[in-house]
Amino acid sequence: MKGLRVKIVAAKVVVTSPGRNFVTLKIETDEGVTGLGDATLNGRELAVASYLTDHVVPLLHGMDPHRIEDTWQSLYRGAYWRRGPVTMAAIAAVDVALWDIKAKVAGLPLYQLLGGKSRDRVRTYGHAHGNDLPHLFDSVRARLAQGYKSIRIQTGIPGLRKVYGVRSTLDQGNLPVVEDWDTGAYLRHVPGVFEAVRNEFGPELPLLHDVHHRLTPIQAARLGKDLEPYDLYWLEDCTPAENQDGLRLVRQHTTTPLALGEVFNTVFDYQTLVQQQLIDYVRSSVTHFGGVTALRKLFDFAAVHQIKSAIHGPEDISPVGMAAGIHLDLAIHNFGIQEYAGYTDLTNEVFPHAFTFSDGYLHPGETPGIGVELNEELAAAHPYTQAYLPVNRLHDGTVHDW
Ligand code: GCO
Ligand code: MG
Repeated sequence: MKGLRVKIVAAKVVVTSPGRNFVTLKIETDEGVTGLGDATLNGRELAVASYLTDHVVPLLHGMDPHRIEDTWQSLYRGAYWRRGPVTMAAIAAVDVALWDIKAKVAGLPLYQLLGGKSRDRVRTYGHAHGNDLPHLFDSVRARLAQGYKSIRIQTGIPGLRKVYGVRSTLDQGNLPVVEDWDTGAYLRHVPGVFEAVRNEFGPELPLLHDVHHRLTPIQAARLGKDLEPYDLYWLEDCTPAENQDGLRLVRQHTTTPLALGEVFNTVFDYQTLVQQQLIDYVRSSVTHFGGVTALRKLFDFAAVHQIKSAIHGPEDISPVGMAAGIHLDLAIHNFGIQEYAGYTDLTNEVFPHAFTFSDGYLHPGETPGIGVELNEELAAAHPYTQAYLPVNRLHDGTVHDW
């Protein structure tokens, strides 16, 4: 059958920066079918670009692009050095590019190869932020006007210069920008912000909040408890979760739903959290978790424990990674919600795509494959620019999680 007896004849990495850096892998078969994969790792983009160019692309030539599971296993086990964000982003890029090719050869949008639709469209949440309540309320209203039905609330903290999430785009400097942090000020301030938001917008609007890894388990437990009257949809990354057992302490004290895992890259990072039901949403993206092949397995594992998906979708997941996630969102049963920060016009010109955002919902479109193209000429016009994520320091100078 045409399209099934093919081999990979070309693969290349495109690093572009239409306002922020993206790393894209493009694979081509001897029948001229191409596939794209996202390998963007914010602040460490060139590490993944090199991993792909220097260590993976040489292996791909001559491979059968339809052997997706076998290729995934070969790249994971064959590297000897397993797991980690760089390795898994590189594997993800290959995986998504191969799914893109397979779906194009089948003449189907990717979701059809993942079991078909489990819903008609994909519910999203948007980002609202403000250094004070009037600005925060304006930001919520702006997201509601765009159609979002769920809103993430991030707020300035009195006495702190800059706080995560309180900006329209991630603050990226050529070298890490140092931000300040005060856990006590944060814990004293946030419950009042949610009381004000509930008073302004009512009890029904789903509200989310991202703690961004900044609390100890007992501090997270306190915040979860303090926020219970405001009925959050979730509290995200409430504590660094390399120590998965720490979430047991949080769970003992609060019924506020917990979301975790955007920095996780294999199922082993979640094993205790899922099996012990210590979280309610798994946050990994296709790009950072080894691709569609691996993320689907995580969602199926999570489903056994009634845990739902919540794919990570800030502006530093490229439209390629976003599109692959939306196909998964449409197909799996235990879908929760999809983060969608949207893209600049220039990013959309570099990555023309079939997915649409309307009335707060995404749809992947019906284009065969993942439905994204790469404008290589425009990509080349916007070369990589060195950029790092901020770092946090306490007022005594101690480094703290950002
Ligand atoms: C989120 C995340 C992001 C990360 C960013 C890092 O919930 O969207 O926390 O804002 O900070 O993706 O590159
Ligand atoms: Mg987050």
